[in-house]
Amino acid sequence: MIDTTIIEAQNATREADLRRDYDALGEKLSRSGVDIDAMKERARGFSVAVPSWGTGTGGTRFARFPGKGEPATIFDRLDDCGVIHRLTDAAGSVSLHIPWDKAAPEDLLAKAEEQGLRFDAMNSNTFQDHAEMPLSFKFGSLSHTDAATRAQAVEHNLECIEIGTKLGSRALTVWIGDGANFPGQTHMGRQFERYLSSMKEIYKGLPDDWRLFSEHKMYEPAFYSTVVQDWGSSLLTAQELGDKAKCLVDLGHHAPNVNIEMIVSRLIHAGKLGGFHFNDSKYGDDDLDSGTIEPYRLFLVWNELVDAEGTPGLELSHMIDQSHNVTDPIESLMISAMEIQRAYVQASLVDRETLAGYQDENDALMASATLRAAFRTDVEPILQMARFEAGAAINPVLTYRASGYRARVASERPEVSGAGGGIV
Ligand code: LRH
Ligand code: MN
Ligand code: MN
Repeated sequence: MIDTTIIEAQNATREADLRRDYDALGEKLSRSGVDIDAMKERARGFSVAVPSWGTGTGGTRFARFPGKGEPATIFDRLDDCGVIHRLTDAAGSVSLHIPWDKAAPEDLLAKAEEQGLRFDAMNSNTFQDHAEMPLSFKFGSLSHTDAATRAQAVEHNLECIEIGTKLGSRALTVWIGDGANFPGQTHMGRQFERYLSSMKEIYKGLPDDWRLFSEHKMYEPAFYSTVVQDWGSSLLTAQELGDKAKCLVDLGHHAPNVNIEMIVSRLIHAGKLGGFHFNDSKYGDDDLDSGTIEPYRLFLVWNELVDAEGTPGLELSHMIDQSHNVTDPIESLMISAMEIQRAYVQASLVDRETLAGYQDENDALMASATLRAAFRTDVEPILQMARFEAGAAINPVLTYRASGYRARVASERPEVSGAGGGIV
């Protein structure tokens, strides 16, 4: 969908500058004993999953303003994901949401293969009603007071696993909106117990090589209490279910100022960290582009992850989960994938031995300076060289704009209206 000649022509205009920048950074890093080529290889090994739903314009509960050339089907969405990966070489998999992405598995597999993509975790959806389901999730799903509604929600999750096994996915992410809007509306203890027993039913249907992620979120759509409102409830769930159950951390699902990197550390300690939904936020579940509000926090999360590399059993699914309201989603997703990759490489630069020494000596000032030295390093030439050597774009956004992709698909895809429809 993006012609190789366009990428090559665009790269040709930037290659000489890149080589100079890369050499200069390599010289600087070597003074601290860091091999820039080893960092570049780490960057090349990086990949984050793109959420199929993120390729369309998001919206708020007030309005949605779709752009031209919006993807209309899952196949359009996979085409857009292919563009993101082609230009960044940092987003080789896609996370699907059922029922939004329901289609014949063989067709999905064929399209993914055409675009050089794999399928990461499946996402179930019992936070809205489904046309083909007789019972409503208005008052809850996996924790509903009515057994038949709970069974319907369990069945949907089992169907997601079934679809996922045909697609090569190996994880199911469960996020529910269940909760209450009024104190007294629900019995919080009994509601959580109902949720746990439904999750146990789903767990029973999980293949041996799969993992089940519980995703916590403080509030919304329930505004008084949410069943899985924090990492405590998520951890209890994962611990009660068994080894294949892990916790998924969506960066936007916490109160402002919460120390998310410490939650990450605790979950690693418990052997229960399963993965991430990356995004950024200022106030709550804003789903803003990764690294645009608090890049230092993103770095600190990666610092914990890099520090924990090699921990037995630590196998993480990294996904983006954002809503793009004022930008072209492809551009936002490319920038986000690269920002997440940037934080990963910066965290890889932390001099861990020196840091541990300062920590042991209680030298707070030098310990924090050691972390910030890595964070302040401009690793852009490393990311650019990793892309260039992979045949991707040195500058993905400008290359994408030069390709005219959006205008081309706008002439092929039906126009989407802002009123109703769409996803998220
Ligand atoms: C809930 C959430 C969850 C959903 C996605 C669409 O806020 O983060 O991951 O599946 O948004
Ligand atoms: Mn999420
Ligand atoms: Mn969310």
